[in-house]
Amino acid sequence: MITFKNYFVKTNSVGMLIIISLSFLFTASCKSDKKELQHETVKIEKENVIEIITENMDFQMTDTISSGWNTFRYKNLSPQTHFFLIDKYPKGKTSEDAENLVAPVFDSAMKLIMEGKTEEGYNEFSKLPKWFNEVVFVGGSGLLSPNQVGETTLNLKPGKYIIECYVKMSNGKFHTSMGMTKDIVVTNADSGNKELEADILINISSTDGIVFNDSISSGKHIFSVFYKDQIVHENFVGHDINLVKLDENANLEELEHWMNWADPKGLIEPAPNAVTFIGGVNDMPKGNIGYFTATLVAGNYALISEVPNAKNKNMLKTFSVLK
Ligand SMILES: [Cu+2]
Repeated sequence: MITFKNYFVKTNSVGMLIIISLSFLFTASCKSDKKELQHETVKIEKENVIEIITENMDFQMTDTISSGWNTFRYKNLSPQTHFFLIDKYPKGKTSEDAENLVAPVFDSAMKLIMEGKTEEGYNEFSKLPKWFNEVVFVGGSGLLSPNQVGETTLNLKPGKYIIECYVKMSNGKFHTSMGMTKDIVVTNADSGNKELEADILINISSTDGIVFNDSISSGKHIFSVFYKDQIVHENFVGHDINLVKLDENANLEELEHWMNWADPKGLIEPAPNAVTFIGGVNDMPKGNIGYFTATLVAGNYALISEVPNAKNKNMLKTFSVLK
């Protein structure tokens, strides 16, 4: 309820802002008129994004969005690292099923894995409901460090979805069990938004890994991520793209291990030192494309997938941005 209330308050203030700007336009140029007003309205619609805010193990966002192309602006205002991933659950399954039937299995499995009982841990997954392997990941953001804002653009078909984050707390409990699941409805009405045009093209596949042209200048870029294929990796998830800013002391080996949730020390708080996650595009099925926007300053970066042995799979690539 608090979540919805917050959203409502925010939506209202945005709405008020639009009304105020429009009325200003109206009075300032009452003669010159409708044309300009229409122009202004179009501009506002074009800039329309779906805001998602995390403050405390939550997704503060609207529950209903239009279909087609949508840009999600994800603000991580919490002290933890998060992402959002959109899941298409089988018909009739909701976030309640995710919380009651899926999350507890992952939590107990992780608990055993952390105690060193790896085999027993993996055996727990046989308790997952049968329909779980019908869940389709249809995209989302990459990982985002605290106080980062990421923009990811996805094309969604109408239907019911669940949005989740399965990063772990320091005790191994998944954020999914802490409130980071939410039902969303994508309506038949199309957003009217156009597909973005990227200036940096990334291809990802199980055969070639991450492929892109790594001569990248500083400034704002739109990255496209094309999923040439998709497979289930050893940790049950598909490959994805995360953009990471590397500080001088960044340890790539540590980062690589951390990216695997099934590792007792993976995808858990605290995140590795000297790296900042600045977005990306989460798992999508073969043939899909998603976009993300990032502003790069001079320095070192990595693109990495959230899979075991990313380096061997060519899914850990570094590049430098010059001034
Ligand atoms: Cu999270």
